[in-house]
Amino acid sequence: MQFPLTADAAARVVVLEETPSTNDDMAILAAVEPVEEFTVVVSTNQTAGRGRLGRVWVAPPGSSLAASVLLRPDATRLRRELYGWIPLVAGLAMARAVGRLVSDREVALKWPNDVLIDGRKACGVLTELLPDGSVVVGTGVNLTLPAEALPVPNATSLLLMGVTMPAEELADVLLAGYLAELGRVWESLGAGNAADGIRKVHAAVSAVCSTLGERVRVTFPDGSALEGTAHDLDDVGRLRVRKDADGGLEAVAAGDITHLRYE
Ligand code: BT5
Repeated sequence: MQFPLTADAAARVVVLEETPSTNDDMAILAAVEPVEEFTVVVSTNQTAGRGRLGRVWVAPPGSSLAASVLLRPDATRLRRELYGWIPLVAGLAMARAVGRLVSDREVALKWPNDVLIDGRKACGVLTELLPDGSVVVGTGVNLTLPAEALPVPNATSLLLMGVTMPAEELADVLLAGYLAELGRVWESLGAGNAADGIRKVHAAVSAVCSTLGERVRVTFPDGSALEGTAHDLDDVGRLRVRKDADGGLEAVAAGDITHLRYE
């Protein structure tokens, strides 16, 4: 399998014919050797993909992209409390790359980590912090899954949205486009005046985030829940929800969001 466009956009590309999880591969690689920022591990046959909170990412062989990118936040510019922006900028970068392939569709980011096409999940992002302070940004994208292979009813694939490229070529075009976009937003987040960078990223993520303005249910990792209206993102990327219960604003750092109009 060849990834020529990706090779031009990445520091280094490790292509695996089959692997349990590209995020795990990256963590192992980074533990045993120095890994440059924007090194990528990629496979179109990931057999045990992980989602957030112990969930699974299901990717039928040969029809999905699994890619993990290593980022090295500069601690003097991007304080730890700002790391909440990392999955959001990855989602933004992927939404832009996907958007170029399906320009007649609505591509949006569902806070915090899903890329939706016409309201259906085509991509998920899983970011993980490594012991040395670097961050693995994993993305899974449904490329050429037919409807009967979709793992959950609210999913979609690029093929189902009208993209007809073969899976391998599509994986390379998409991953290269994503890396170029990620490079740009990562630069905004880490370079120059940090406050300016955050302002830019805040505006760009907010512009594609279809959660904002929606009636939502937030389910927290402990199982508790609240309902309200998604109001905005705060300075560290948390979703602020105007609660039905008392009209107050609650900043949500980690939780699952249901857009209630899709229920
Ligand atoms: C995610 O988690 O969506 C993050 C997925 C990240 C996968 C990438 S692939 C490369 C890297 N290596 C890994 O091991 N992981 C990363 P979460 O928000 O928790 O969503 C998981 C939920 O999405 C599941 O419980 C299903 O409901 C749904 N789901 C699973 N597979 C899907 C698919 N192919 N398409 C759409 N939805 C899916």
